[in-house]
Amino acid sequence: MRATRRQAIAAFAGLSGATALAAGSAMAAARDAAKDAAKDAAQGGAHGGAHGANTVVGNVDHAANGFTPHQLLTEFDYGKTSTDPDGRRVREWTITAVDKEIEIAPGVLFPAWTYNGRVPGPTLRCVEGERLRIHFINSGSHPHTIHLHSIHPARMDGIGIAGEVEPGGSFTYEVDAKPFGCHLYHCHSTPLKRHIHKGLYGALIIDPDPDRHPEHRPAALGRRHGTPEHASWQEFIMVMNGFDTNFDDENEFYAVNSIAFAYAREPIRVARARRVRIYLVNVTEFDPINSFHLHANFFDYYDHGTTLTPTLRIVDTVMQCQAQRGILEIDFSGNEPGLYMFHAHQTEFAELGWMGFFEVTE
Ligand SMILES: [Cu+2]
Repeated sequence: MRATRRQAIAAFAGLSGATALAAGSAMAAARDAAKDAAKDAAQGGAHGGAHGANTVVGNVDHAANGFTPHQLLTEFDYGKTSTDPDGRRVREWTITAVDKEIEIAPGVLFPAWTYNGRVPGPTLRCVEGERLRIHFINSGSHPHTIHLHSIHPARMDGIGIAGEVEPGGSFTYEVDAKPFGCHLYHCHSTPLKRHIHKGLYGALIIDPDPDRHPEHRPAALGRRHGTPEHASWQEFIMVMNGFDTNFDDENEFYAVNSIAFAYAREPIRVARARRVRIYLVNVTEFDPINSFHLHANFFDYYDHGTTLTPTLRIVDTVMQCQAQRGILEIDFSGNEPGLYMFHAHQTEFAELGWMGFFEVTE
């Protein structure tokens, strides 16, 4: 029997968890613990490192990954737009599934399955009521799909054997952009937990069309990209994820946007006077929930982003099950400039990579 990550850590730490291990697995546990300890020591990590460090040592090769944490945080993919003969706006993207090794913490490589070579995949952004076309090409080694969390016909749902796109194959998903909100897409091939956890997921953001929401027009304008009202916001996309690096169905690393401690090493700079909007999506596999906690300030929250008035007001922590998502709106104008921490309040996740800072400036 293989020791789990938690058992191995406990064994290494000399905690009582070690005694609970069956005698036959004690050697394996010790071996795993030694490996974990070596890994932690190499990283100056959460368990083996010097007191107070609580992060990683060394640098991820972002160039080799082909993306930077800042890009994943701020890049919205608006696709290509055109107009249908009936006058309707069409928005199109091409998404290619490719197998790719990515570095998720200094020196830790993960054999990912990706959409367009990145984890998470591109953040697709559109406007309520548009016609969306997603051209999917499977250049990976396994059958994959794209399953959208939106309202759409069954034949566009990207599920099951019938919906699978074989390696070398392609399929075009065509759906209406509805409902407005903060959504996600992911592969729905089986075994589902493996296909999701390997990295095949991304965010889908449908901005509200202000003309359809006269009763909440100012709020809708503030959410709709391209308007002056929207330009005053500082927006970020954060996909909460984890990585099972030894394939024992437990995560060894956690993050937002894949790279452990990326926004602790390089805090997210925000101007005090401009409000902050975060599109938060949880795709963490193997753990039932994840969460976002902000230090020294509170925020409003819109569950699924499908309303224009907050579903939670003045909170500093929100919890999400897998595939749950929402929008956070933060006002730092009452805070003095400085570093404001945010992290999962499953503190174990925070110590294994899911922690960062906003650097609030004048
Ligand atoms: Cu898949």
